[in-house]
Amino acid sequence: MSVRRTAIPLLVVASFLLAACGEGLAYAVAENPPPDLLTAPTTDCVAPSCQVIDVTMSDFKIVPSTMTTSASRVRFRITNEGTFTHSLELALDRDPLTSPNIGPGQTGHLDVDVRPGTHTLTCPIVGHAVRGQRATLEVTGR
Ligand SMILES: [Cu+2]
Repeated sequence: MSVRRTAIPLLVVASFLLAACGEGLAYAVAENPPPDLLTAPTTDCVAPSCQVIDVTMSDFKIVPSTMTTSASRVRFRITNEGTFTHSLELALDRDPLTSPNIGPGQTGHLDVDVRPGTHTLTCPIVGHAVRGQRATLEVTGR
């Protein structure tokens, strides 16, 4: 059998597979990277300048979905109740601030300096935010 004759059926199969997945291409993969080694914070987070916000991550949600603070510094205390590895990323200006990768059952932290405004929180692991793993942080004026 010539190469040309086997290549055509393969192309047909490949295009059927692509068509079947076409609608959900953005949903194709939810990655599950290995968790990082987590360490406890070495500084205190004391009100009113710093506020601890407890966040629960699951497959694929961030709870609460809206958080509010008037502090200038926030410590997210992030518990992963899902079965995938999760992480928390705050989109602040151009540089996103990202927690370590937190494995199922683990708790990690993310400390951020914030300014007034509405900021987006997502899980930066590929395929998670697109499945709904996002939240909002409202920082009120002081
Ligand atoms: Cu995630």
